[in-house]
Amino acid sequence: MNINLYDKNNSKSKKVSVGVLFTLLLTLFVGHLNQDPVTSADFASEIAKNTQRDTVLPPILPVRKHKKEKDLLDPAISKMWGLQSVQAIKAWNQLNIKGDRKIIVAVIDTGIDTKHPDLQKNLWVNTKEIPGNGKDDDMNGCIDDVHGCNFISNKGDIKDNHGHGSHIAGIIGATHGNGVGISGVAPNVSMMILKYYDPRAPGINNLVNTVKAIKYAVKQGAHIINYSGGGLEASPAERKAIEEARKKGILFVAAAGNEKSNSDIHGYYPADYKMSNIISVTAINKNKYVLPSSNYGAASVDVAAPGNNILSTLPGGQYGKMTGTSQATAFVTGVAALIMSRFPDFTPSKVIKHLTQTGDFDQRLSGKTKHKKRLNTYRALTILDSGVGVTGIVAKNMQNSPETKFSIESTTDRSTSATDETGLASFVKRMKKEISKNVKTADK
Ligand SMILES: [Ca+2]
Ligand SMILES: [Ca+2]
Repeated sequence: MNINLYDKNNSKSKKVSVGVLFTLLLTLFVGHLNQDPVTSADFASEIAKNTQRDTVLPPILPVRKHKKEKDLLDPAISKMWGLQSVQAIKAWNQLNIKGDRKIIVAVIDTGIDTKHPDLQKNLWVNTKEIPGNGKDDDMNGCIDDVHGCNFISNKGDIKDNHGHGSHIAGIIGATHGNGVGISGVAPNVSMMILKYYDPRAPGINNLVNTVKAIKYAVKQGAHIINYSGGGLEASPAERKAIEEARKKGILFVAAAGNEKSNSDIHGYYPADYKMSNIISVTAINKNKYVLPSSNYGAASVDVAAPGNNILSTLPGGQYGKMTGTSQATAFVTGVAALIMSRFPDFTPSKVIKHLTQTGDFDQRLSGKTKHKKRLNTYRALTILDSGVGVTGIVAKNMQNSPETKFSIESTTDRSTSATDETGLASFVKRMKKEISKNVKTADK
């Protein structure tokens, strides 16, 4: 069994043979599992098959510093084409929605730079844990897990030895208006950092760590799980853990994967488990085309979001660009956090429906995603808002907005107009219901 790791220096795929290492580690590993609340039976089949999860680690591109910057609050924000493209800045400014620290996003990845000036303010805090005393004060299986847990060591050391996790966290929730760097899509949020993978610790079963991380997020009350990794083989234990998350009303945002393949034919997991709380995300470039490296699927991929040359935070207080469905996934997570901050009672499936159906219709996504929609923050928040605040009728916003592609979908796209129109009509009906419910709640 080989796993593919991307060398960040030369971007070539390296094959690392883990067969021998795996055999050596198996004995240790099973012993470790016996002390874990997660039973070894849960993982028996995965261990036998050596199923893996791999965060696709793209090369990091250095960023040149420019002397003249327009936005002094976040000097590099103008270089974040993705933020403009998904209309996040417009949503913050015109709707005054920047999220809420009450919304907890679990970022299952390679860790984070906890001292980064653009990240440190938005870390989740486990108030039941006393920092640095070497004890598991809240008895949740992780020692000193103040901002999250490292599942390689079962301790709170969430240092990012690669950069991927810090990059993803920055896209979701870098601090806005603090005079440095960039801003995340949801600048007010709490990020629970769950480290499942470390390039310096090879041979660790990252699928098992993924499952532990999901279980931790469920137990500790996350609202959203961002998972920018995956693998070609399904795992019953992972599926079960995400099912537990679904029961708790936790949204699971998953990368469609960078295998260049059609996910309708070749599954990529966890994105393709077909569960109502999972949203699968593919990546587009500045010209709104799906990246050649990204997985796609008319039945299996839910939505497209920016994922090419994305500027975000890196360890050591740095910034850099990365490319892939990982980055696109983080954009969707950010918008989901904004929606949940605004409508805390939304179920995951309602958030998914909202994210996918309010996006910008784009024929270039034909055959690539379910609804041929690109993520749009402003529309995701206003199609509801307009109804609540102005007229109580969703349709007004959809027909009158010059940016709307909502109606275009049912008039110009002849080949699918019948089904799209039906879908649109029923969606409008449901949204109207939702709005009247919200109006009633607001009146109380
Ligand atoms: Ca603990
Ligand atoms: Ca900033």
